[in-house]
Amino acid sequence: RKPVLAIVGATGAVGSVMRDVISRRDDVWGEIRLIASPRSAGRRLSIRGEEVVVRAISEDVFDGVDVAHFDLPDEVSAHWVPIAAARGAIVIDKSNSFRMDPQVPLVVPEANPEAVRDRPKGVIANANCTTLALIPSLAALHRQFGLRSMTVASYQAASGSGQEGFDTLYRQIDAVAGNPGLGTVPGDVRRLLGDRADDTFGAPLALNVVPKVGGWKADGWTSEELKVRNETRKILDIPDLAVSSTCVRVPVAQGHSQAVHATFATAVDAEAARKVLADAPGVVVVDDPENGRYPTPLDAAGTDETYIGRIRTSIDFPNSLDFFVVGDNLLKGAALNSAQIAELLLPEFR
Ligand code: 2RA
Repeated sequence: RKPVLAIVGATGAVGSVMRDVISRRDDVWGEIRLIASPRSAGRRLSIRGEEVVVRAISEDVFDGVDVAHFDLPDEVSAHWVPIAAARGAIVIDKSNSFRMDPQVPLVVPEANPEAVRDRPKGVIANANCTTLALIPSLAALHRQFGLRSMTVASYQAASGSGQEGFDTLYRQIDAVAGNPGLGTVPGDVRRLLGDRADDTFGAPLALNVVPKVGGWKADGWTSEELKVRNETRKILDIPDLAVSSTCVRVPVAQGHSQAVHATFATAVDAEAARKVLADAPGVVVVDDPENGRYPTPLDAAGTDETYIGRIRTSIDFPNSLDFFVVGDNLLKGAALNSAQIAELLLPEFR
């Protein structure tokens, strides 16, 4: 039988990409329920070329659901995920509420697909978008060379903050356009944007970069920086992996990038890394510096793969590589990874 699928949070930025992803992948699902807050109930949204009426989230709406994709704020997921699981659905949750729970597998199909089977709570977590852009490349390199440590600097798109992120970036770009010389004197962009200068990102994003993604945590780290560290350790099963990361928002609409310095247990060089990465699932090597070819978020946006380039043998650090990765934060970074996890469950319904 074809399993029943639910998309919870169907009306958000990721929910909309989720509907597109399911619509263009193999049609393996039976009924698909679109679920959102009571505010959005009754809207008609399209999936698989059909209009479906959005249902309000409730306990009963999960009856008969086999697999449920959740994309809700952390605290809302924390409440509803156990309810859906208790009603019998296998939940694939994109929030931060369950990722580090030892009884919840954190799955990236290119790295640890077998982990979907061990889910005592009936819940599987989907990693954060920044981690997800990195893992397909990193997992392949780790399998071959044994990852020991990494330092990461991220360049994260506005849509990491959902629809509000898109809206704020485009509004700010509109406001600053046609003002030559703007962004050259302290405070000039803030004055132009007025009361709304710090909306969404904590500082203007147009003509700027903002070294703060997520909320503040102990000792000056942000939640995003800790996610990169903790999630990578869990997915790759390297509990003592040494990680240092700095997460930065940049005026890009869609596509998270990262500059990575990684150290391995065994000797590695750029050529050997390129060979391994050429066969890595979900990875495209774009690394032809002589012809000016390297990954950028504008080229990655709207595509399923993750991209790696600028691969260099570190000059001063043994067993180390430097490289640049890019992935669409709404596709591999959210909806696509979740859809791939769901497809790993299909044999259970045969
Ligand atoms: C961001 N990673 O880019 C976050 C969203 N989950 O803001």
